[in-house]
Amino acid sequence: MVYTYPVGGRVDRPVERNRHAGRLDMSGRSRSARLAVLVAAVGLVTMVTTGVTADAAAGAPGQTDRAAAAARLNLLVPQPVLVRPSATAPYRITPATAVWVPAGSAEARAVGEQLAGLLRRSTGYPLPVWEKPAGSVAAIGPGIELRLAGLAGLGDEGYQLDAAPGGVVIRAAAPAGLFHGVQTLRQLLPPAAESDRRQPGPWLVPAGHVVDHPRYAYRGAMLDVARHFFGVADVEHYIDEISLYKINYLLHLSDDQGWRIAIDGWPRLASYGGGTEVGGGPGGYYTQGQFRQLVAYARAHFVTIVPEIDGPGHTNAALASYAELNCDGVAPPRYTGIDVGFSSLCVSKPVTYTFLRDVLDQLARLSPGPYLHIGGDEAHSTRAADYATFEGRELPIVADTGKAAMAWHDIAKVNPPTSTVLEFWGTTGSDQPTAAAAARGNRVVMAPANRAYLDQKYDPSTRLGLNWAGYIEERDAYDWDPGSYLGGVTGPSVLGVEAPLWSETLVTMANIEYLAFPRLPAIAELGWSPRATHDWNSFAERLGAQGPMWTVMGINFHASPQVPWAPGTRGGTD
Ligand code: NGO
Repeated sequence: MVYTYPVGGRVDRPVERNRHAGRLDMSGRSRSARLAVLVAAVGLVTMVTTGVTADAAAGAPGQTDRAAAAARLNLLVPQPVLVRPSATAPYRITPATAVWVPAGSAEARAVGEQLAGLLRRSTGYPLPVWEKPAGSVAAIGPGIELRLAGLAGLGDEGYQLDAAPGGVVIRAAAPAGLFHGVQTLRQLLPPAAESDRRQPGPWLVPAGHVVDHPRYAYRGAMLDVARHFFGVADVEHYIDEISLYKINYLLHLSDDQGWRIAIDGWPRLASYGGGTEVGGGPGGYYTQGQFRQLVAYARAHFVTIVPEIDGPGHTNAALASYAELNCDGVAPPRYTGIDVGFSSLCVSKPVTYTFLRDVLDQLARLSPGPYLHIGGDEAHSTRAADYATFEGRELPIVADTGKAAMAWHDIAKVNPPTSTVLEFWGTTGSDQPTAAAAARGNRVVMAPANRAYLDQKYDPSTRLGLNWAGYIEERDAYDWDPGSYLGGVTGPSVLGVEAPLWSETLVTMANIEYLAFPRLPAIAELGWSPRATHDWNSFAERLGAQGPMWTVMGINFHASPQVPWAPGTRGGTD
């Protein structure tokens, strides 16, 4: 099987992280020299598809490697819709493997570049990214092919993955599906593929067929950068980690302890309100340029940033920054403790709504996603009538920006328009106002605090985290159904799930990881996998198989005693 491609077709540029010295870098070559290299590459690829060169070059994989590869097909998290192993030999990534992407889609190409960049580090192979011209057809490979193709019923996020001795093909209707398929492919490879240093291999992808699409459209991993500030690099790192599990929404941007985004016209919000955090540390904030960088990084990982500006409560940082936002005209001191429910914007003052409009307009312009999160929780210092007035004025401001509002389910009691998405964070299976809102047509994201809150301790010995909602070990995080947890909120009323990570006790990336892993993948699976696949024993075994990969990736995770961790797993510390 031989492909054709345009002469002078684009070849990927070296990526920063690539340490491979002898890679196929075609920049700076003449057109004929490029052609010669491409022809040579086709020769190699052809030999690979006949299965000769690679094994001869690198030593044939043994039975153990093949058996381990075959096993990996049944150890995926989240569990795909359909997995069908094939009896044929695995596909082997070799020095001749190329990543093929469809011509004309920059997004699909970027997904291919990400995959190649990741695998170059561990394999040391050149892994060029080549565009396949529209119209060329082939059943499988050669190499790893990302193909944009309509697939009935899989939606934009779904994909189909086929691996055979000749290659791997991931098909999807949209680049998001290709990205998710690539995340699956990463788990099909040996854990060492995630290493940032060259490893011996062999790099086997088990032969088989995977068909996959999400149960829910919304699979969130809220990160609180307000209680403790986390800079762009940390948030990007977290995006890397959550997107591996097909999470697609993120972010909480303001709270009593810190305002984390620069707003034109209101400079003290960030410069003063952002200047501290829980415990009195220096805090910090994102410039709008940095926020754009985060949005773009998230987008490249098919994660949508949903900025949350909480109100009318959880606003001490704003109130401390501008005296006029307070009813008595006096700015309170900044706050570095962890109490909640003591602050309120001044509902009766017009300036409050000028402020909100300025903030929400700017955030709407900075955030391409469909939602603005406006908090609305724990407004214990706002009288009920004032709360209703406040939300009655804020919700139309959100609508004016062209976005849909998202808010904690506390807002259900003021009958928000049906476009408002409610985020349920209660700890029981009944909440009358939320059920009534669902009956009217509001959709709900399920984040019950006693199941989905990543900031709760695993058990009494966990140093990090809070425990007001109880202890949440792995099985507690996994063993519930977002589709039936809350009375009156079932079927299409459920938009998805979220795993909030509040940061009162979190200072470092290692702290974040310790509470997020392994519970985040549990919530991710609830959001992605069909309900029919729900099974604790199966999940625990598949999760245990992630351990060696997290160890290679350097993730500081909690090695839950409930999980049979695979050999090669080294848990972290809190
Ligand atoms: C609550 C509160 C947050 C806290 C969190 C701690 C909601 C929606 N409001 O959840 O401000 O950080 O608990 O677990």
